[in-house]
Amino acid sequence: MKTIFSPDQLLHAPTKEISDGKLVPANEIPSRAEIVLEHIKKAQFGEVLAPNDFSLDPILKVHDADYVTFLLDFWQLWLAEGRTEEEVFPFVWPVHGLRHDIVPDQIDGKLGFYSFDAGTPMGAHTWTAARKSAETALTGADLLLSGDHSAFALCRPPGHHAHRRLYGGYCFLNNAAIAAQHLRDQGVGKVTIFDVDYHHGNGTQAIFYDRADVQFLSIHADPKVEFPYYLGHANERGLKEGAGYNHNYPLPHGTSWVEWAEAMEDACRSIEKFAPDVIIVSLGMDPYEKDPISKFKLKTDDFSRIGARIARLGKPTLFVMEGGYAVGDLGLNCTKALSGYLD
Ligand code: Q9C
Ligand code: ZN
Repeated sequence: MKTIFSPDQLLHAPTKEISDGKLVPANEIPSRAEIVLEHIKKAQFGEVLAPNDFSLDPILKVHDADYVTFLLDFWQLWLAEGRTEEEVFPFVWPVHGLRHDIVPDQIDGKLGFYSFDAGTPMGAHTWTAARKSAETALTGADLLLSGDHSAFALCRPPGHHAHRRLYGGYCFLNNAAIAAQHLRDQGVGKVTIFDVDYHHGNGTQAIFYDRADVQFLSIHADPKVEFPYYLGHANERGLKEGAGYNHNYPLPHGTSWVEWAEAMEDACRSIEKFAPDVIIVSLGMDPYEKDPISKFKLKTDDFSRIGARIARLGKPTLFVMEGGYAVGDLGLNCTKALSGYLD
């Protein structure tokens, strides 16, 4: 199994985030990718490749052009406003009853228009890193197209919270969704995205909600008590053509392997029934018991079990990294998932 990664993905390097009423040290930091890369090299799963260059087209198949322009321009707009802070946060949003149809000209209005939380710092190099992260996923998809049975896209920043036109949850471009759409556009018939991150993959769900060609399943903490709070309930089953192709497994705080595995069994039955040509795994390591922002209780060996169960589905599989913030154990947990799949 080859791994794809670019050092440019380290250029997004926030130091702080807003959480619980204060600025706290950032969780989604470059060392996450570095430690995973280190363990991947040690495990010798295969070559580590740089991502190929892509035009913006495959990104624009998933994200709206005005949103991509905003991501390209926000830093210049921030500086033009005379801001000297190196980290950019929104503080006002067009929620219930406010206008959504006019995009403000000024930077603070734009930041709120294109985001859904205040917990996702941006800086001078965020666009560069996010674009490379998406290209890492696209290169992984191309490896499957050229016959590899599996690949690991070492994506960072992560992607599954990003909607067509919204950033949040440390995510800017939805790497898994961009890879899935690319596979469809290159002739792959049906794609499943299986999201095992601790948080609901709200962005991925929303992007494919009315489609029957991309199935989405997510096992995550119940949004009644966990981020992203406003999506991820069990009764979200898809719309129009997509009805029946969206499956959420919200689980309570304190969930450990037995209950998690039960949800995975049900999910795997739905995947088998859908019979995808390719599976994309949104691989978050944050269900881990020692994760600083999670309240699930998965252990290191449970990640091997996840990988092994996915292998039994027997489909070409692209692993796309999402969350996981217990940096000390992140590399180990990630390689456990991948070796569980390979063994
Ligand atoms: N007090 C991903 O795992 N808020 N994103 C955390 C903690 C946001 C996680 C607040 C969590 C986003 C890709
Ligand atoms: Zn997460």
